[in-house]
Amino acid sequence: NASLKEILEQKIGEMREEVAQVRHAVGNQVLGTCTVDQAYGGMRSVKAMTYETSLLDPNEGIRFRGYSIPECQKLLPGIKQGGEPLPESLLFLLLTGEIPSVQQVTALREELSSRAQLPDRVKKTLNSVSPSLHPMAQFSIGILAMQSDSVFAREYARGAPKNKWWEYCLEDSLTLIARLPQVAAIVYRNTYYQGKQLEADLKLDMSARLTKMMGFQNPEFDELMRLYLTIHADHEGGNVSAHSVRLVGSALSDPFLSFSAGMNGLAGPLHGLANQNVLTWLLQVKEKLGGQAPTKENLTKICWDTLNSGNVIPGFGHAVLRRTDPRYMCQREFALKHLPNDEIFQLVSLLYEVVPKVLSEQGKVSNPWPNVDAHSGTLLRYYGVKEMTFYTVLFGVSRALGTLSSLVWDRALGLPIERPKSVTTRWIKENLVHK
Ligand code: FAM
Repeated sequence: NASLKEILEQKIGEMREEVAQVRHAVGNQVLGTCTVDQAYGGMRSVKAMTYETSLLDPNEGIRFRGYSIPECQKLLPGIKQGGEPLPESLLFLLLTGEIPSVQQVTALREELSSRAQLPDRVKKTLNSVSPSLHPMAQFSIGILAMQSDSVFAREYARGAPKNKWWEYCLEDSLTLIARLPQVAAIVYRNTYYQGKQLEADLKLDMSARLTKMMGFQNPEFDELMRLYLTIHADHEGGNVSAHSVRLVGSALSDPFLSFSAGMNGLAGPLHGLANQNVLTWLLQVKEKLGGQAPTKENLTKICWDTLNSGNVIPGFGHAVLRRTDPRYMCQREFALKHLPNDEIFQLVSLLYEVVPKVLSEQGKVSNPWPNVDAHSGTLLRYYGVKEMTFYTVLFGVSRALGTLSSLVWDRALGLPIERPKSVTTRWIKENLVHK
């Protein structure tokens, strides 16, 4: 039951050695190549970075420090025996690579609770922002408003030695993770409930604290939030939010500046904002059905209408995955257990049989299967969070667990500033197009 910091100190020493040995053994081997098409095509599948906290297999889906989502659901301590894993348990795993004991999770929860109170000046900043601003922009502003608390920035300015930077990055990361539920809840209450704020016992786990400050008193919703905050936490290093945190942090911008950058990327419709767009689309589908029961036939027609109007079908496809997202499947299992008769869930279930067929028939999509966003809004809506424009903020609270754990490791391993080489089309023509 060693403390988080003791385990990290030991693991970091071991990992620094391991990386040195790997670089000594294969440092000059080619990891991957990049064709001209890939340079123009978003570097799809180009292997050009390391990232320790998770790895995404195109067929198997995500593994957090080697553990699949079902394994995490089995092994990570929950609030009760057999319950959903606590996001705090996953945070311990992402940081240390070890499955925590109940005692270690309790200690981490107490550590986060001691850091959870939001300074008044941050609340003032959030309350000064117009509620008409998108919740993701408000969320990013709230994160930046905490930057004056950065221990990393303060100690770096004082000339802290490089081998201590990870400790200050951990300090800021734990403080930021501890405070994010309240930042999210303040944004929620300011945007949809005329700013009427609610308090919650800071000793509660982050999921229960978040739902209560949003205004919900439902233990089943707390369990959904634990699952939700666990499965959205990390998705290896190349997705826009994780890569932004890594890239900005590589300039030694502190965790507040880096995570705010990541959230600005998560706010994109092709990335985290898809979870908002999925429910908007589902309600449009429901409207188009005009009271008719959904069938494979009428849903197929609606999907083609969406595609033919030049829009993507949100919640489907993925840059790496080539199978149904296991983050979709675990949400489906939760829904089958708790809300099997929910109308929107039944629509999502039927679309699972329709959309992949339509996308495959259209022929240009690399992965026609559903991703995490295809299901998440359905569950939030069932428990009363009907405001779709807020959903990506919840995605952001979760993504902090993976991206900030990884940022601590970037500093621990002394990763330098990221600076790939770009070329111009003119350069390609002069150097690659053979006369
Ligand atoms: N509906 C319609 N068209 C799609 C599509 C979808 N769900 N997914 C991909 N395509 C199109 C894509 O727009 C591209 O068309 P153009 O050549 O005309 O530009 C073509 O298929 C090839 O794209 P791809 O190689 O299959 O996908 P990418 O690797 O370029 O992009 C995604 C991956 C996720 C951005 C893409 O599948 C998409 O736009 N999905 C819908 C939005 C969404 O659900 N995003 C959330 C992804 C999720 F993992 C997350 O980050 N939270």
